Amino acid sequence: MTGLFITLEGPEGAGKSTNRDYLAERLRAAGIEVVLTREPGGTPLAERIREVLLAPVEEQMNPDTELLLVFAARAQHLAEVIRPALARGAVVICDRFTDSTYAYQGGGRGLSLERIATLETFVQGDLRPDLTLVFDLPVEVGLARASARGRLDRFELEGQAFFEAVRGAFLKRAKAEPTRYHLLDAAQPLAQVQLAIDALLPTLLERARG
Ligand code: Z5A
Repeated sequence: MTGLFITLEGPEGAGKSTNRDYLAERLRAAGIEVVLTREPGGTPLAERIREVLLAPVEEQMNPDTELLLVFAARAQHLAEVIRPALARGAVVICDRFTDSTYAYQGGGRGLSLERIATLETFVQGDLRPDLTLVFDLPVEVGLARASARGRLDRFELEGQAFFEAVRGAFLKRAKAEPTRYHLLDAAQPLAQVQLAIDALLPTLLERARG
């Protein structure tokens, strides 16, 4: 038996964490085993790499260093959490995954997409998410939501052009593969976003039950 791998993607403040919890609750209420996790992070060691990635520091992080750290954390996360959960038939809901690498390191930092694809295959083999929900919203709306929380992380300190490139990369990927990606309008009130998630539930339950 193999489980179902769902990832939640989108720019900052899009509501991924809020809706990750909502989706997990709905699936659990239907008796499905759900493993909730996030990237970068998801294991003690990967969370330590996350701290390095997010902490604002004086020394400028080289974009290749950033890319390799993201994939180092992912290798650990896959080995310790994601692959074992999928192998026992659970639904894994992951707040960000490799689409974020294409969006932030590819779109935002301008790194080669071919290089990212090479690392993706090296670390993941042929494992890809079964479904990716992309929470899309205008950059300024997301940043306002993120800023309202207080201290900004190393990524949130970037400028508007960086975030426009990130958003554009998510949208491009979603458009290129409409069977895997499901685009949600995250600028709507939360209740509306959750109605859109509810509409996906029958299909998700069917897929989760094999
Ligand atoms: N990163 C990377 O560069 N490369 C990679 O490969 C990966 C990650 C995997 C950490 O991610 C950083 O890592 C990320 C990219 C980089 N960049 N940053 N920063 P993160 O997921 O921890 O950080 P985040 O995206 O900034 O999380 P976030 O700001 O918490 O966003 P969110 O999870 O999408 O939103 P939320 O916490 O659910 O909601 C934010 C607030 O908005 C909260 O107060 C909610 O109550 C509110 N909210 C949510 N939905 C709504 C609606 N619909 N209306 C009104 N208010 C709402």
